[in-house]
Amino acid sequence: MNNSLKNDLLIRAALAQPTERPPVWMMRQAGRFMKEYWEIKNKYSFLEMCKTPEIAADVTMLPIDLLGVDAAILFSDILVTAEAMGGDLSFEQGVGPRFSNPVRNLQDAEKLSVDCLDKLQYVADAIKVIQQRLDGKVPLIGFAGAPFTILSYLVEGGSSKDFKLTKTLLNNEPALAHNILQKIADVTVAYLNMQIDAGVNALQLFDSWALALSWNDYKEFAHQYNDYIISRLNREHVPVISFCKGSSVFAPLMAETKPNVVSVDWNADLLNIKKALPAGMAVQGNLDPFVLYADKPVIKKKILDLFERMRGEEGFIFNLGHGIMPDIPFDNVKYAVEVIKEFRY
Ligand code: 1CP
Repeated sequence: MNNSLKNDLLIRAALAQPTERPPVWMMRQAGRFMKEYWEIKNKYSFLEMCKTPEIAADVTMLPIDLLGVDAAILFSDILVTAEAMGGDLSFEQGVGPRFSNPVRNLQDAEKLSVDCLDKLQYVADAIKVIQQRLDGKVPLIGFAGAPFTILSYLVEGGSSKDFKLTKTLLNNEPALAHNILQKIADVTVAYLNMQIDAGVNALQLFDSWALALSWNDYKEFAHQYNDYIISRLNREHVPVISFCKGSSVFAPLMAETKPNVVSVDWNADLLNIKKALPAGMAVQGNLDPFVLYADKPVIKKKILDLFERMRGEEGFIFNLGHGIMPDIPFDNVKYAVEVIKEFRY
């Protein structure tokens, strides 16, 4: 599959092979900061966009055509696994994701289905349409949410600032938490292997909210499930990227799960993190996304500072430490991509 890629910078960097410059893609690169996204979004609901392969493909292609990034990421959401398991999911304007049937006790947990891959067939269909559209131009990244992050949405019933209900569940009813986490992990293994079968070129596991956890709780409620998932992927030709906010702290544990790439938030010095990882493990990151609100000379300087720091390192993918915010000016994102693509090692 990768032999047929015209631009395989991302795959080479993920495998810690030499590249002439760092590849660039950005989390949430197909999203609300683009007027072309809104032109589509104004016609459909978010879930309709995810579930209609042609529309998901249209949106996936926006940053390829308009920004010229080195990888596409499937247009979908981490919460589709929770929906397939039985979560009643909606996305409300200005509110974000909401589950009307939160999972808070054993009866709720028992209602969650593990045998639900057929409900996610639309994702495999979207991957096939996207690969036809890409025609080998750049690799396609598939993804899923990691069990702890998905659990937090199911328990809280939506987004949360402090994860109070989730952490209380972990503290007071760890057996129940493990019961739910194991179900999510089993669905995630099947779901990611389905994405590999459908033709993705790389995978990213998003544990966005792991930062909320202590070291011991991360090991017990996040790390062991991420390890369970990554070790069960049919990944010989598909590099795996492990992302969490909190990676500055948890990188040594993330490395134990043997991803190809650790995606790092913006708190840590990226070179120091890379040097502490096993040889041959790549890093992705780690510009603070707020830099993209700044003036262009500042954007350029901060990117080049990062690149100078990483000069000589094989296995470096440029990304933000977290996703692009919806009100970041499009022009600044485009400028950042241009700066990156002009750079040479
Ligand atoms: O209203 C809208 O237009 C929907 C906004 C939107 C978009 C564009 C949501 C709702 N999800 C997405 C797409 C999305 N989500 C992608 C597509 C590919 C791309 O990156 O361009 C991806 C990979 C995600 C993953 C995702 N969804 C994460 C993990 C990444 C991260 O940012 O940490 C998380 C946490 C979500 C949950 C989610 N989806 C959407 C919202 C508003 C939220 C809530 C975020 C929160 O709780 O703060």
